[in-house]
Amino acid sequence: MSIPVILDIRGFQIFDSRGWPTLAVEVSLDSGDRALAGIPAGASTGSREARELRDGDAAFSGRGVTKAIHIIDEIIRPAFIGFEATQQAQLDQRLLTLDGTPNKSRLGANTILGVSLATSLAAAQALKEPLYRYWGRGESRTLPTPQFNVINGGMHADSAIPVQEFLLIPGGASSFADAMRMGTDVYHALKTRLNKAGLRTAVGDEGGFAPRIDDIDQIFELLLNSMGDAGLRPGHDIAIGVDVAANSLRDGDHYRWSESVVLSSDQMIDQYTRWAQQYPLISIEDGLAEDDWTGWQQLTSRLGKRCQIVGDDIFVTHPDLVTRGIREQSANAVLIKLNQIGTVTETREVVNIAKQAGWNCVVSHRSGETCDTSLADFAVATGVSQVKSGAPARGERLAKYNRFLLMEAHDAELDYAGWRWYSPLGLDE
Ligand code: 2PG
Ligand code: MG
Repeated sequence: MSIPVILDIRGFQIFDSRGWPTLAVEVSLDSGDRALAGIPAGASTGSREARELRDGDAAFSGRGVTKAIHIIDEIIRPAFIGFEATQQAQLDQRLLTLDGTPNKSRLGANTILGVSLATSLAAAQALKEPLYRYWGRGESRTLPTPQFNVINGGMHADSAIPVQEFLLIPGGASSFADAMRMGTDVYHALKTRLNKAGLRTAVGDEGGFAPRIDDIDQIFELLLNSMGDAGLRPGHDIAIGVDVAANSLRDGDHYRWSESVVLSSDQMIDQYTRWAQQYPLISIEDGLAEDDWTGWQQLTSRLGKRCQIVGDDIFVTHPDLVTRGIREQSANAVLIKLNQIGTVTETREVVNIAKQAGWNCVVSHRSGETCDTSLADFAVATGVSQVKSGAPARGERLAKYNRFLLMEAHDAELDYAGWRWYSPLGLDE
């Protein structure tokens, strides 16, 4: 079979799960194959993320993407007609050269990722391979353990809960399908409990409930009791993670936990230590802000043996920042978001850097999503141990989880990660 080449690239303005415009990119090949990639958008973002290109005019509060579409028409399309679609690394490199800025602000990270992803999708289609096999060259056999975000706070809901995400981690499941059973059982049990307690069951941006609860301990108790209702043993079958998204709490060199409570970095760490002693809390993402590098070191030295310490806004999927984090022992895991860095190739590189240092990787969606499922294939292709795609509810979140279910159903060689990634950190200690 001859190598498929790019015939056309087009951009479209579609809408994300929050009702804001976002970019979709379609790549057509001379083989007749054609694929579309939808680009997500964050709300709680790191300041060093690659720049998305937005119109900045009166329409859609400045969030339109017509400039990005124009760039595809005028700059990108002419540069890639006839390009071999399977040369992903070269394609990504050429995109970086065309952009020429350190943070992708000329072409936009959304534009660049759209072209990078859609080319992969089309090439996999042309080669008649599922995307995860095309990307993974058949090397990875792992389905990641999901982190289900079942309580939404921070910038993702008006619940006034300072912690952005409370996550269920079903490491004791026997398969991805079994993990879905655990996650949905607890999600439904939690809804019943919230109802009974007279708390609201409206959901936030990622499908988790957004009740008005002031007391964090009450949230942990609700989660533990809901696990019990579902017949699960907390800390064995299923455990808890949090994403504090502490950038959004940063106030000078302190953290504004609530209207009346301001905490120092040490006090934040004390609080997490208490939670980890009292509850089956095994993963803490963005417990501190992106500029609090000394705090991160403290947090990791105090809790890193017992908890997974995950850096999101501090590392923004950037090789240099992850490398610094490894050198300074700032964390022991990294959140992986394709649109924080902007190309498939660079994202893979960051996964490799982290894995070589023995760090865990958690592939992640954004709070504003489309029904694009390529992150699920990316997670399997790169053999990362975990994934988060919100609650087990709302179509754009389930699109990813359902994709894992289908990969599992179709491919008997794929094996569920379970607790494999956690035991080295000392689950049984
Ligand atoms: C996060 C993400 C996804 P956002 O902080 O991890 O949950 O949120 O996309 O708003 O950055
Ligand atoms: Mg985060």
